[in-house]
Amino acid sequence: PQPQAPRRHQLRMAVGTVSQDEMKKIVGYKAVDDYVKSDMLVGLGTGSTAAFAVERIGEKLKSGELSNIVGIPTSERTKEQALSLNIPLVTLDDRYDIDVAIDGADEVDPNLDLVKGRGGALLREKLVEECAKEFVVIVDETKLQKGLGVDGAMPVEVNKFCWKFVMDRIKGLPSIKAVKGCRAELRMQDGDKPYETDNQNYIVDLYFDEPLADAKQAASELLGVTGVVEHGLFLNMATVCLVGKPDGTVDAI
Ligand code: ABF
Repeated sequence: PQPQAPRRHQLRMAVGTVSQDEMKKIVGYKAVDDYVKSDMLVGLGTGSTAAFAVERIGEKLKSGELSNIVGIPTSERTKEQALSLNIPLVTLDDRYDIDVAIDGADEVDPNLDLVKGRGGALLREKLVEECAKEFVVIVDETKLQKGLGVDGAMPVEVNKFCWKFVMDRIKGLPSIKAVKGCRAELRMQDGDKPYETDNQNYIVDLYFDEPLADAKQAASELLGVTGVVEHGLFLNMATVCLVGKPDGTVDAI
């Protein structure tokens, strides 16, 4: 399994009547049942919640409830899972007329703006999800936040070359350094080795003690730094967010 930047308040125990894993499964399956129809080109997300959606597509293809589905995976992990389930795949170089993309998120605010990328797949996720006519976000209710950036890492994918310089420039951006408690860390793997994305880049994880005051401004400033490849703020992209609840029901927001 790929390392995932920690969430400060990760919920590990069962809550209410169903566990967090069950909430993820219920919401992943529902997204497929409600939004995926035969003959669609589907963006396949990454992470433990999205994996349930991929599982459901494989199951429905096998049973014949769905046919002629083609998937575009957002990571090498998802590609492997989809191939193991015999889901036909293409890449964005072949086609980008994606009907629907289904993916998880790390934080969702009341406007459906998102933090993504703690699983390390933010660049491919953003490319696929920007191409999709509908982007269905699937989360359990622990991901709902009043503001972005306060419940764990806000990831930024950076070019390996001169990453320290790039990280210092990120820390100095007006919209980043103004946030209380702002700090930046290079994501590591196995203790002492920098984590590498599927695109052979590094990830700088930003942490804050309060939510970003202006996520749109932060997104724009981050992209202005040479060496920043992409950031984990997914603003104004989600069509709908399906939220798994502890009582086993799903809310659509
Ligand atoms: C992907 O997986 C990411 O953008 C996000 O970082 C992560 C969420 O994972 P999980 O569903 O395992 O919490 O969706």
